[in-house]
Amino acid sequence: RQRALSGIQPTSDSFHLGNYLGAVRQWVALQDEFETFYFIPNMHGITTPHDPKALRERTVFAVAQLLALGVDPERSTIFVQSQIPEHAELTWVLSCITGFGEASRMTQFKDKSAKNGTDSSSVGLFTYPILMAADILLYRPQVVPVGEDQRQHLELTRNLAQRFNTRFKKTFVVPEPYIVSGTAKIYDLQNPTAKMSKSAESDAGLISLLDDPKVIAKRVKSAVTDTEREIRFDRENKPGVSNLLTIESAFTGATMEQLETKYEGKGYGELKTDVADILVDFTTPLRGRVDEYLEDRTELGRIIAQGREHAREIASRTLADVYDRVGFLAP
Ligand code: AQP
Repeated sequence: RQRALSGIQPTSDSFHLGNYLGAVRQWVALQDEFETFYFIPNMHGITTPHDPKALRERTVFAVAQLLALGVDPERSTIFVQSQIPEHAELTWVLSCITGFGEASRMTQFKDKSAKNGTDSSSVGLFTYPILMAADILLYRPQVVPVGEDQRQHLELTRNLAQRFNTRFKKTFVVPEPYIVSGTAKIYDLQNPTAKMSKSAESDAGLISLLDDPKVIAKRVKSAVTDTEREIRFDRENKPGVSNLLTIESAFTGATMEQLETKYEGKGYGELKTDVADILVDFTTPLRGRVDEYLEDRTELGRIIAQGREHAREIASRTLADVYDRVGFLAP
């Protein structure tokens, strides 16, 4: 079977709707067909200033959310990045074949450092995509399910894999991105031309899956639309309405055409009510399921330990090959 691998950062208490529709939903589906590896990149979580206690808790919360959303620990390897030292070790080797200019072109770093200024951005934030390449290449997956925002980082991963394979000897699988076009980018409800992100200036356009359903409904109802009245999918001219339609279509399976017919002659209020109901129905039971997993810390610990053992087995074999090929003495 082919392998799929992906990660989700433990940088807030709750995953948001973009994380779910852009990534985690695909992770669940891929378990049927692929040998799947899903991990919590907590080492990425210290590239910006952070609270250690919150990071530790959020790492466990993230595992509980994955389980509650349908990632099955019997079919998927669920692991925590920092427990596998090979991630940091491979990062060093890969940084030595990454060009400084190449790393400087990563738009996510440019965007994030533009916000805070390069002086207050860490070198870790700068080398983040190289750590991400190591995260992926260690497990030799064929596919990496991610949202659109990760496309450029994945391209760097592919370039580094090819470069290493050519310069030394074929070692890495060159992975393909797996990006589901309809939901690859969910937009901020208040600013529907920007991606939904937990680090947006305001939370008003963010749907956190573990928020109080009342808050979720309220945010949908105050989503920005436009001054027309017609409900149709038109990303360019009607980004807010299109975003709501995307969400409804993702949850119900209805096509855009079917939705446009459904809303013919109806107002934005109706669309918002429907989307709010869908999200309330989805998130209300989720919170309870997450809490159940969190209550049994022994079981969560067991799942994390099991993932760590399996992940390490694979990562250590790849790193041994890499060390051999670059001319390091056996560890
Ligand atoms: N808005 C989005 N639409 C679709 N997919 C998205 N992803 C993130 N935002 C959207 C996808 O979710 C996965 C996990 O991403 P991450 O670990 O980068 O999560 P995050 O840090 O919580 O993402 P944010 O909110 O975008 O954080 P910022 O902006 O602070 O870095 C990935 O597959 C990602 O593509």
